[in-house]
Amino acid sequence: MYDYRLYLVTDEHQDIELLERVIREAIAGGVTMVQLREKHGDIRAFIQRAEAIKPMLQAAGIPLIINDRVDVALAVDADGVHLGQSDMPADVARRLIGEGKILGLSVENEQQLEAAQSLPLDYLGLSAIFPTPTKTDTVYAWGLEGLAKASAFSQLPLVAIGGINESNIRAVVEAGADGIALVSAICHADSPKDASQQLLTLIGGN
Ligand code: TZP
Ligand code: MG
Repeated sequence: MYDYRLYLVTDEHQDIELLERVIREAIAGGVTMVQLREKHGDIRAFIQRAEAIKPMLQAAGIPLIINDRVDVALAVDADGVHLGQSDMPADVARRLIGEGKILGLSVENEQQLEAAQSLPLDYLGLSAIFPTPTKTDTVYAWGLEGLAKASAFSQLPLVAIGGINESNIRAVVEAGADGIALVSAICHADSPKDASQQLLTLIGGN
């Protein structure tokens, strides 16, 4: 079982220097997993950014997950891939990356949550818990009640994402999330290190 507790998702709008700083500080603050998220389709930049942060993560023993793109994950030998509903099907992705890698899938409603249970996945991203300005095309907000129901139902670990910050993270943990994924609460903090530390304390990790 992987450690999903404090799962940093990077901000595609931050340049590579800032990305490196955020990752360095987040590692010092105790993040347990990192997803590199790029949405603009520039595969060279995606690979370059992955290669820039991989050594730091590897040295700290923190898995690097690539958003959407199996080819990028293979190119940089990342630790895993996070798929959306319109990315490569999970069984195909699993075949390509192998059993030893981490595979996650975003689920945006109850039907997708149910269908995902029989797929070769390690975890599910429950998207979105709350509406968030970081991703404006989310179709549904699970809310705390939806998360609690999903957690009671799911055999797979659930990583909660969307609108989570210091003020509501405790409630999200108590509703049954196995992990908390955040973009702005860490990437946009004055000190990503202090923010990560504080969030981890609120989660109750150590
Ligand atoms: N998927 C669902 S919501 C979201 C993603 C990538 C963005 C979460 O960002 P924030 O700033 O933590 O609300
Ligand atoms: Mg995606």
